[in-house]
Amino acid sequence: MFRGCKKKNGSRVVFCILATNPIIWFTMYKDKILNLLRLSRSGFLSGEELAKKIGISRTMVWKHIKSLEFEGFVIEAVPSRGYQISSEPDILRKSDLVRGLKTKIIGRKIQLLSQVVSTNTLAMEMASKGMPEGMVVIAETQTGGKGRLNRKWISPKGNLYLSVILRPNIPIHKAPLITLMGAVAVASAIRTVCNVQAAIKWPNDIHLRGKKVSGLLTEMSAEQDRIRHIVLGIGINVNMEINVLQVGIREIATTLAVEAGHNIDRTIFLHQLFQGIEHWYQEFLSNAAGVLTEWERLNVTIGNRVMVSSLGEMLEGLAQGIDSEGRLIIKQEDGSMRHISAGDVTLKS
Ligand code: BT5
Repeated sequence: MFRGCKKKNGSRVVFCILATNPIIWFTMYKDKILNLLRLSRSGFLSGEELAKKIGISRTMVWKHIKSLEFEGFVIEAVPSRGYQISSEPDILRKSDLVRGLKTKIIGRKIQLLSQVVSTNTLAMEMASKGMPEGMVVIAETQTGGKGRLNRKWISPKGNLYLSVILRPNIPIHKAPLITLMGAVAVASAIRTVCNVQAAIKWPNDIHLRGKKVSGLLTEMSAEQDRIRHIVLGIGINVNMEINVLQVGIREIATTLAVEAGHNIDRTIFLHQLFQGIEHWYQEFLSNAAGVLTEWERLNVTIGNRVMVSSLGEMLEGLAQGIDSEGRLIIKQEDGSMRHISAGDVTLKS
């Protein structure tokens, strides 16, 4: 579907791709029309102007306008003035994600789907087929979103569900730190974009005012002592109606929109999150201690009395810290210390 060609441009070699697929051309023109209309949000753009600027016929402009309306854009068409966008749907568009992306690795390759069983499952499959580090699988909804221990992650429209492929050259026992690194990136992005005090609850929850707004699920493929790949899965409740969640979960969950008091632009959020993941991942690879320090600054677990359900065992004590492998250190009533690698924490004070 693509033909590659190389042409000299002074000393620079420019690689150009000629798309021969009509669907790609259609999408490209549609994106161009959308951008032009967005830029002239204050005024109208006539079909003639659009046609001239892009180099297509007015009939094709009209077809692209209809296609945008089909996507959910509300476009006003006034005779002798032209078209104007009145409102945009809350959908993710690949062209918007690609534009404005400031990262070098994370999100440079994106697979955006309207629905998938689980972004983690798909990303694990893609990683095993050789997809590169930094590739992100994103879906508008998941039919089988996964939590830990076979639990479900409810995944209605309006939120974010994404999985990032990573190939860190680290010992296997350090892999759990990827979850902590991801949690730092998510909490930081929420704080920056939504201006609310997101906090990390060990090991994989992000909380706002004590309610869960995000969960992380890290999966790994390894052989002997080498990591093949890790998939960092992130679910964030963004703009959904909280009542979509079933009774029993909705009381302990919240969304960014509820906490910020307004809907959140998911594209802007993703750009910030990708930058955060890239920053903290690089930091982690060069000096994991820096990530742990930031994790401690953002967490709500350490210093509290906690109950931990871990691998069928119930533990109680004071959460004293995390060790260099990301395990939670608990001081029990009898003074003994336990390092816990997996579990569910309930804060008691
Ligand atoms: C997690 O598990 O919190 C990890 C969630 C990871 C989801 C992402 S979405 C993208 C990627 N693809 C996947 O398939 N998964 C990842 P855990 O700590 O086990 O928490 C699961 C529990 O959270 C459930 O048993 C519910 O109690 C609760 N829960 C489910 N859906 C929720 C939601 N949308 N918001 C808040 N809590 C929810």
